[in-house]
Amino acid sequence: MSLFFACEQSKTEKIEEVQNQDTVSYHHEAFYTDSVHVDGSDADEIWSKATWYPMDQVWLGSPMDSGDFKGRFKLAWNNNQLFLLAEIEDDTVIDVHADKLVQWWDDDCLEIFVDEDNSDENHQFNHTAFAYHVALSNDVVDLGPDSLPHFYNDHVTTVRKTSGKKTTWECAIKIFDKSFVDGGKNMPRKLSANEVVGFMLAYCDNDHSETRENFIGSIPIEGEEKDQGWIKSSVFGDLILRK
Ligand SMILES: [Ca+2]
Ligand SMILES: [Ca+2]
Ligand SMILES: [Ca+2]
Ligand SMILES: [Ca+2]
Repeated sequence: MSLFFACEQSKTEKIEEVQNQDTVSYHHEAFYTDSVHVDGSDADEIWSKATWYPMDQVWLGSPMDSGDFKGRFKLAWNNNQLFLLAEIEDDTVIDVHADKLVQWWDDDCLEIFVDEDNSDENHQFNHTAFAYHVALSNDVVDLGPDSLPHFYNDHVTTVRKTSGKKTTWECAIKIFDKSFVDGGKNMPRKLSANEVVGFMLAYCDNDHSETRENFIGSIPIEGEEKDQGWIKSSVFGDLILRK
């Protein structure tokens, strides 16, 4: 999510540029577990077995100094949800904008990108995919079809534990398809083994500024413009659900 709202013309040009770029594919695996206790602790058995994946792609901002940010995560699933354990080391954990629906991407937050059918579409103002911004307050924000931000707190259950510079986020993510209607009655869909879900993870790092200083993701994105995930799901990686 970026500061494109100020200029309609540049926003349109940006979207077209993003849509025309080639993309890469990148694979993660999640292994089955009956359940995860979402409490911010990694004590669940699945977390001792799951693979760490790095968040090491600096999509926005200057090259980062040692100590500014380090991030990694693990994934698991059951028939009802994806589970995420993210471990972030950030020198300053800060919430600059008190209003949760104003520049929510410019506060320290985790950004979870999910496309349930890996359909590689423009999802900016629709629900063919989601870009869940998980704030330090655990509020979950994405754009709706009305082009406005909405809370999707019931999609992502999350517990954050911060101790000094280290933050652990444990999340359970329900999976909704494009039939999701804001304000309507919606049922998350079931997951099954061997399906491929579009997924990537990122962190918006603000330490002392009006806007975030860096945006760091888990997937390499080709081309000059790296901030594409909030617009198009074709840059997401492939997440394979293993049993
Ligand atoms: Ca746990
Ligand atoms: Ca930082
Ligand atoms: Ca989709
Ligand atoms: Ca920070």
